[in-house]
Amino acid sequence: MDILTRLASSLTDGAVRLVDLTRTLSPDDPTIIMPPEFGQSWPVKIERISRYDGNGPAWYWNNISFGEHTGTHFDAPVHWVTGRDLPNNTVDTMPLAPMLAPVCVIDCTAEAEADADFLLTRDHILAWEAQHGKIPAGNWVFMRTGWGNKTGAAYANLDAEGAHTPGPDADAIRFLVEERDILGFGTETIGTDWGQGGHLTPPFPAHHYLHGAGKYGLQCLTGLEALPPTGAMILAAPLKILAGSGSPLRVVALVPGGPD
Ligand code: 23J
Ligand code: MN
Repeated sequence: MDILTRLASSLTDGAVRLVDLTRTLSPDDPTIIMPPEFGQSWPVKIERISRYDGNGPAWYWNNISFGEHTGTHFDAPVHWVTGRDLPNNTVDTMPLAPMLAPVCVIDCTAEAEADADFLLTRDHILAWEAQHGKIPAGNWVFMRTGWGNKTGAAYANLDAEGAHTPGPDADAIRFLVEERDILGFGTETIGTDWGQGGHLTPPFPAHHYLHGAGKYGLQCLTGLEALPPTGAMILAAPLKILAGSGSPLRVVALVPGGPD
């Protein structure tokens, strides 16, 4: 059978399931807060134009505004200074291939539950590989932490020092980029970096190494518990914003299901 006909029937008969990995884009979700000397992202705002009323008797629609890095969103290489001179580094010029690609999922739920400041290390990744095989080049790698099931203050988890959320250390992300040639790195937290990542060397190592090597980021993912460690694919196509550094998007996983 033709390959896409097979895919279509697999989607119909449940051999492949679609799973939503997206948080609802809402004013209720926290927006990243930068130190006061820096510019700030707009929060998500949704303002009604009409809803079958005097402003539009037969139609409902809204105006929306938000920063590029709000909600479940995509980071393009141009987002970081290390990726500023790379070709096709913006969401409108990037290749299509990263938008539909396989994903490896590293489960750090227990570690993140025990310690909000959990740091994913090269050793954790090597232990995952001992169980599931070497991470193939061109894969997304998702760090599953359970963070996507949190909301409000618990999700941002801020104190006087800033955010306390799990993330990769510099060596781990460098390993994934340089020795595994991943396509990108995804997290359930507000950024691809550790909450206290500004204090690492280099600061924000995930942003630094990923984008400097032309790799991509996804953050504020949810529902990663539905994904197997290997064998799933994700569809993640950012908005085609002119010279955009990133964008909110719908992230959908294709998960091999079959009769269970
Ligand atoms: C701007 C500056 C620093 C960071 C970020 C944005 C993000 O986390 C982001 O959404 O890419 S760390
Ligand atoms: Mn971002």
